[in-house]
Amino acid sequence: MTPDARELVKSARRVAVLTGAGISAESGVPTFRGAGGLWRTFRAEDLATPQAFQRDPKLVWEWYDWRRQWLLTVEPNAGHRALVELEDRLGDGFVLITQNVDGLHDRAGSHRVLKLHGDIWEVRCIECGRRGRDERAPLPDVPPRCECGGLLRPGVVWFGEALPEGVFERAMEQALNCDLLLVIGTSAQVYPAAGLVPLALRHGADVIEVNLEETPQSSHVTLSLRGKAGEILPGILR
Ligand code: BV8
Ligand code: ZN
Repeated sequence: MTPDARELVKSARRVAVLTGAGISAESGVPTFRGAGGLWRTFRAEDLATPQAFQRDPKLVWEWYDWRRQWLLTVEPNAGHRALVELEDRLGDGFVLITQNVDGLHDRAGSHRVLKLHGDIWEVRCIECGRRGRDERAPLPDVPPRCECGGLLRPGVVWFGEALPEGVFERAMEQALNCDLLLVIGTSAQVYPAAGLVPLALRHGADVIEVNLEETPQSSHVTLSLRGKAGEILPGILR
C-alpha cells in the first residue's frame, strides 16, 4: 500500500524541500525547459554562461532585465505559501533548498532558504567584487556598471560555475539528515542540485515528488504525485 503523502508529512520531524522553476510556473513565470522557457531564439543554456557574458554582456543583461521586469508583474502562489506554512509549523526542522533565482520564496515569507543558484536581484562587480542588491527593473543602463566603472554581473550561478561557497555543502547535510524530502517542480536535470534526491534516498529519507510530468527520478522516489504544486502542496501540508 503506498503511504499517504499527508501521513508522511505529519510524521516527519525534519523536512527538507527542493524546488525548481515549476513552483513559480503558476505565478506566471516561464520555466526553463517548458514551453515558455525560451527567450527570443535563445535557450537558457546558451545565455546563462560566463562565456556568453564575456562575449556579449549587453545581450545577457537584456535577458535578465527582461526576466526581472516580468517578475515585478507576478506574485507568489499557493505553492510558495504552503511552504511558508510548513516552515512556521516545523521551525528549525525545516529547510527550503531552491534552484530558483526569482526571489518568490522570499516574497512569500520563507526564511530558512538555501539558494543554490543565487538571486536575480543580486549584482556583483567583475572588477572590484563589490556585491549588492539592485531591484530596479528596467535597469537604467544595460549592462549596469559599478561605481568603480567595472561591469556588474547578475548574482546568479551560471552553467560551468561553482555553486556559492558552502551553500551546497549545507544543502547536502540537510538532505542527509532529513526524514522527508519534498521535490517540487524540477525536471531534475541540473547538477549538482538534482544529486540531492538520490542522496536523501540513500540515507533512508522518504521522498515525495510533485511535478506535472514524469522525471528521471519519478521511479525512484517514495511517492511521485502528478499535478500542479499550487494545488497539491496545500492539500498535503494541511
Ligand atoms: C557546475 C541560474 C562545476 C541562472 C541555473 C556540460 C557542460 C557544462 C556543464 C555541464 C555539462 N554537463 C553537466 C554539466 C553541469 C551543469 C548541468 O547540470 N547541466 C545540465 C543542463 C546538464 N551544472 C552546472 O554547470 C552547475 N555548476 O557543475 O559547476 C564546477 C564545480 C567546481 C568548480 C567549478 C565548476 C551550475 C548549474 C546552475 C546553472 N544555473 N540557474 C539563471 O537562472 O539565469 S540552472 C537553471 O536550471 C535554473 O536555476 C533552474 O532552476 C534550473 C533547473 O531547472 P528546473 O528548475 O528543473 O526547471 P525546468 O524548466 O527544467 O523544469 C521545470 C519543471 O517543473 C518541469 O519538470 C515541469 O514539468 C515542472 N512544472 C511546471 N509547472 C509546474 C511543474 N511542477 C509542478 N507544478 C507546476 N505548476
Ligand atoms: Zn566595482
